[in-house]
Amino acid sequence: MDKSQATTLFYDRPASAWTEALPIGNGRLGAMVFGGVEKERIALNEDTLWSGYPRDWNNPGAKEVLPRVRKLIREGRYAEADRLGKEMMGPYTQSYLPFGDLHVRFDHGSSFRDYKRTLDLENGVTTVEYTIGGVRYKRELFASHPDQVIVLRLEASKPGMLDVHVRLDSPLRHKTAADGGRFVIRGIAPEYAAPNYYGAEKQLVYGDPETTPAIRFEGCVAAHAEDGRVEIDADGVHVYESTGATIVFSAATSFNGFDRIPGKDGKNAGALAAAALERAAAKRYGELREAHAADYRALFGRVGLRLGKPAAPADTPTDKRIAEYGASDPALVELLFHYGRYLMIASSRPGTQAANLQGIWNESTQPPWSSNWTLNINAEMNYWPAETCNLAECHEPLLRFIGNLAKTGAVTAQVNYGARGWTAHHNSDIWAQSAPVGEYGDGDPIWVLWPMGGVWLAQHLWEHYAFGGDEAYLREQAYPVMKEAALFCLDFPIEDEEGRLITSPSTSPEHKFRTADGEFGLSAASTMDMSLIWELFTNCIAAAKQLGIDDSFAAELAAARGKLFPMQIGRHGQLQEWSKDFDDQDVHHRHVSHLFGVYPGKQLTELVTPELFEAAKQSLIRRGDDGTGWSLGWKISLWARFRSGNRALALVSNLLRLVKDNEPDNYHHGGVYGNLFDAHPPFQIDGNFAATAGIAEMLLQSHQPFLELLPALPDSWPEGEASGLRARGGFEVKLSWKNGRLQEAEILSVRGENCAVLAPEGFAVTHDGVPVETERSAEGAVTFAAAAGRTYRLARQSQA
Ligand code: FUC
Repeated sequence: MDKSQATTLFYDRPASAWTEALPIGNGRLGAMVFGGVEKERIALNEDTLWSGYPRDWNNPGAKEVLPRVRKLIREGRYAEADRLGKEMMGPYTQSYLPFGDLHVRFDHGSSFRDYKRTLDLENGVTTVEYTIGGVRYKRELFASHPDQVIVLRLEASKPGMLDVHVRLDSPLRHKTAADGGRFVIRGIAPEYAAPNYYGAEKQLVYGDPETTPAIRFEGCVAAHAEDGRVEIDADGVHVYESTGATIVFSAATSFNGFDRIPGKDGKNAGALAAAALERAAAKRYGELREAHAADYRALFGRVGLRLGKPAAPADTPTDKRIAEYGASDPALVELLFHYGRYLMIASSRPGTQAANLQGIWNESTQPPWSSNWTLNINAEMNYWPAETCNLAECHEPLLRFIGNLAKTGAVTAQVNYGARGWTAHHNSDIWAQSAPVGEYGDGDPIWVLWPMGGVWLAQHLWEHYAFGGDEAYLREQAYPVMKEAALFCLDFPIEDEEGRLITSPSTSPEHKFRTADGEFGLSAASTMDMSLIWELFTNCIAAAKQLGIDDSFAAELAAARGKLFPMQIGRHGQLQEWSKDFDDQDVHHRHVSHLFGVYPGKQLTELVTPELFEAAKQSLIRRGDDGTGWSLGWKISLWARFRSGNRALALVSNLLRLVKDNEPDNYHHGGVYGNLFDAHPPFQIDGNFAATAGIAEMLLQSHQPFLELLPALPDSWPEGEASGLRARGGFEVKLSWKNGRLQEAEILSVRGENCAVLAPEGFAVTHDGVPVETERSAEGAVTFAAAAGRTYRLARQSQA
């Protein structure tokens, strides 16, 4: 097959909108490359460029209101509870901001032909090429992690044909200047940026440039021309009559930690940006390119996937492939899968900020939902593929962020609820805002009053351990934060009349229930709350056992877990979303929070909870197969857990609907843009990551006490291969299938833990051709003692 169709985005014209431009990133610096011919726009981002600074967002009044809200809920006075709940709110979060643009003007005229623009996922490089007159012009761009710069290489096929002007601009307050051998942009971020959905009179508030506590930023660009001239003046960088040129961009901000005021204790953005530029500019282009490729490929090259023959001719532009073939082209599904891995490597590296709602790519000073971290699904979803798709180190920014939130959230737990431990709510930002948002009453409790953000996030701390097995990490970093999250879940819930533990107020995020009196948000013991707490307690108990500590605390958690309000099956045979069998506000609502226990949780399985598992499936059927981009992405994994490959692929197919740049925001019908970015719409990156995670989940699962190979293979992928996928317990799996059935699997044991795998009848395990002794577990899994560093082959006995 033509591998490039599975790993290259390709277009035959420049981007006409931001959602057609191609993203590059090194975790911290990001850019969207438009590929214009006469005028190239490279829209820039730096992942610490946010509005605001650390503030007190807690609301002591919340604690006073809490018992009254609880009483109203107990009495079924939901309208009043929703109204009073508004008094528990705090300020909105701050916003992730665009850095600006690198504009490149080419003085070569505009009549071009043979245009081509690509994003090569194998190498993490985007290219543009075209012919003007008799000259072929080529551009190559990448964001280098080792050198911490964005590099633009320009070449002309005939000597001296490059005449180029480069300048920097920003929608934020800034100044530009020539500074030695560089052209520099210096700016400040606003002290406040209002969410785009909040009708603030003054939407951006800047402080005094000298004294503002807000973030300062600086970017700089330099050029090297092989055989031409470079001049730098107040207008920018000029390259004259060269055949090749290398342009390097560097940027930094004064951000110095979630709890430090940048205007007081900030880093020196100018010195940081200049140092990186100087180091990179001293290197040859080939050197920069090689260092980047080696670093990038070490991550991207870990996983392989082959699902079938490409359906579209090799020269079909990617947007046309989406529109005309969608998921019926297995190579496009492979591309979607790999794109999620690419975007993770490009937006989340050790030491950077966690990928936000738009990863690191944001064009607007008032981006959708502040381009922040939405904790009731979106931020977690971003990291669903991190462990399964072998990018565990890219998980680090989120894990570190959780640690920050545990600090700010401990104050919120105490001030707002009088509880131990820590809590986070539905939104957060670079300052680790942990309180309910909503501008003290502007918001709606249905999304604001959800103190479960920390509980969900804590699952990531455990999963990182479950896959990687680093016990020191579990002891020192993960468990202490998990434990504090669990303490909040011992204090915040209350007992109902029958002594069962309930959360109150409680929501099923963003989805209201309906009674004869109307639609309401707040009630008690939503199914999601209960399963989030179940998951956290279960993971804490396992962690304490693994570490050999905290026996009595684990026993306390087990006792509390046993008292959690039980899940129920409603009158439609569905898993009830609320503790009462309320009607849905919207039966097709995008959130499927009550199915957390199926995915990404593990509480509900066919083996352990067959009736509830079946009811959960009914709930998903009732929700339907449409939704926002991220909602479609979630449902891929859910159908994979329900072992329906065809239905999972139907969801992939719905996600591969081409959305035009100007389509209005939509809460029911998503897809992808021309550049394969997930479309809510608007653009949100979570659906990309969910798609990648979902496709992996179709091929390999490990949330039960065994590995399951090809749990949800659709009929239209009869033959294929996947490699480098990770399973809990420290395994790396390669598998191949034919006629829709497992052909063979290779399981690499990284840690030497016992391996249990559901294997088809007649399959045997060998190592280096020698049979391995196996046993059958109670669940029917083949189990064997695996040694660290060894690869085991699972194949038909006759072939073993
Ligand atoms: C939640 C979702 C919306 C959107 C926003 C960022 O509020 O309900 O659909 O994804 O987060």
